[in-house]
Order: sequence, then structure tokens, then C-alpha cells
Amino acid sequence: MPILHPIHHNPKLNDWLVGQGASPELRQTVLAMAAATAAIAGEIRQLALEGTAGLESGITNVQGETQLKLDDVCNQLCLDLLQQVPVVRYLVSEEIDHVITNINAPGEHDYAVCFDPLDGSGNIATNNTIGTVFSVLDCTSAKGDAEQRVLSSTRNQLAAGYALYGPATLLVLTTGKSVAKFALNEMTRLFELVRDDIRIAPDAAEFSINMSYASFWPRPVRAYVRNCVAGASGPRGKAFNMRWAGAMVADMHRVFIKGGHFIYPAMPKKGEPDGKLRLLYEGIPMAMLAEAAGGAAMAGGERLRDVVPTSIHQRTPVSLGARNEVNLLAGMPDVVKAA
Ligand code: P6P
Repeated sequence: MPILHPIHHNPKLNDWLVGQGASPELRQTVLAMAAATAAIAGEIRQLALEGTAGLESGITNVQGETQLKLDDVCNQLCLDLLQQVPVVRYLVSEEIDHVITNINAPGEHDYAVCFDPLDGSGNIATNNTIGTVFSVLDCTSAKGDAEQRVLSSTRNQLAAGYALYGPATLLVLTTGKSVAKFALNEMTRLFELVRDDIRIAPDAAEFSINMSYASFWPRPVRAYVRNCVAGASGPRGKAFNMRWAGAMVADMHRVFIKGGHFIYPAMPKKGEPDGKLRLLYEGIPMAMLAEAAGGAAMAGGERLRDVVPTSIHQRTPVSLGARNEVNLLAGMPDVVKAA
């Protein structure tokens, strides 16, 4: 089992957290998650060398998806490191059907960490970018059983972040003030601060959606995308580019760095009435990051962070990124366009 780096072993990340006003308890939680992502980055490269990263683990996870060996390894790394943190009482993983209660937590502070240990697993076999997404919730004042305490605490989000396992291993974080980007030093295996002022421009000329599902989109999404694709001679009066990486973390990182608008809509006609992405460990953390960077985050017609979850693996439609684009889509009338 990997041993959690003591706080002083990640001084540049710890210093940034101190500068953000993070409590010692929050710093220890984020540092544990950072240590997990550094360990995951190593495992991805090791399993690629062994040629086993894309092998199936033989398990069908709670999402009904065939779990890959790497999914299982990454999930276990997160569990092992997070359960060494006294304030982390609850763990919600995309790979596990129930809330895990950390019996080592003494109970003065009760945090929950909700995480997708490996987002974009479909990209593993082709060596395309994958990532880890997480959210830290403060459940200390929440009542009820483990699941009730987690579900009632999504508005007490203390931090959110994602790791990106690409040409470089990056960690993008917020505690609600600014959004910072760290890069993993492959020699020291520690994260170093690269930028701490990431902002999403209010306008965009790039959108991100899986175009192959166009026939399933709700009318407002069809109208919004049609207007973007119409280009300079169309209603938007400008050309748009489209990108779709097959991993939310990769597409959203492009939005944070270059701007843009990421959309995964509800598609009732496709059997996805609430969309595909998960609220607790994809939507809510990305929404905190997007808003901290000056962007916007909507779930259909409502602010994504205002959605009150009723189950830990609940799905949600998402429209994230450039606030003028997100708001334009949210305001599109649900009407059939005149022929
Ligand atoms: P589709 C990865 O499986 C994921 O959950 C997100 O990371 C990604 O944005 C989306 O699904 C891709 O979905 O339907 O285009 O394969």
C-alpha cells in the first residue's frame, strides 16, 4: 500500500493551499488526493509497459460498465490514500455502489471525497488522455446516515480538482477562489505550480459535444449547435470549431486553457433522460472549477451546483464553460424551428 506523503513532502502544493486559506484538514485531504493521482500516473505507465492497462478486470461496475484492470487499480489507490486522512469520513467512488465509511476517522471533521478514479477509460487502449476528477464536501453538520449526509452536503463543497494523464500529468485545483494548474515533476513525483490564474473567457468559438447523437438531442441543443455550425453566414455571425476527446477531463481542460463550451445533454430518446455524466463526481466538481474560473455551469435549465442529488450515482446533463455560451444555450426556447 502506498504511504501518504507527509504534508511537507509536497511544499509547493501545500504553500498554494495555505495561500488560498485552506485549513490544515482540507490541505491534508487535497494532498492525499494529489498523492493518489501521482501514484495513478505511475501505474498508467507501468501497466502500459506490461500491456495490461486495457485488460478487463472481470468486474461489471455499478454503472453497468465493464471495469478495466486500470480502473480497479486507480480506484484502490484513491481509497488507500484517502482512508489515511483522519477527516475523510466518507468516500464515494464511481466504481463502488455504496458510500464507504472510513472507520479510521475520529469524527471531529467529517469530509466526503467523491471521485471518478479514472475518467475516460475508453481512451486507455488507444493511449489517449484520461483523468481523475474529485470533489471535497464538508459533511460535519449534516444529519442522517452516510448517504444522506453526503447527498445533503453538495453545496458545502470545499475543493474540486482533476488530474489529467496526458503528455504531462497535470493537476487543476480550486478551493473556490482561483483555479491553479500544477505539473507533476517526473523526477520528484511531486506537483509544481505552473499557473494560478486560470480564467475561462466569457465568449467562445469552440464547442464540445458528441455530434453522432444529434438525432437524440433536445430541441434547444439542436438549435444551438445548428447555429454554431452555420458559421459566419449564420445567426452567430462567426465560425465555430468542434472538439470531442471522449474524456470529460480532456475536453474540459481545453475549455479551461483555450476557452469553449462543453455539452453533454439529457437524451431521453437515447435512454439517457438525465444525460450520461455523474452529478457528484463529474458535474459538481467541474462546475465549481468552471465558476471559480469565471465560467458557468448549467444542468438543463438550472445552475448545476444547485441541483440537490437524490442518489450518489445520479446522472446529470451538463453545459459548462464560457458563460455567455452556457447562458445562451440555457435560454434557447424549446420550440421547433420554423421551416
Ligand atoms: P460518449 C467517459 O466515458 C465519459 O464518462 C466522459 O468522460 C466523456 O465526456 C463521455 O463519457 C464520452 O461519452 O458517449 O461520447 O462516449
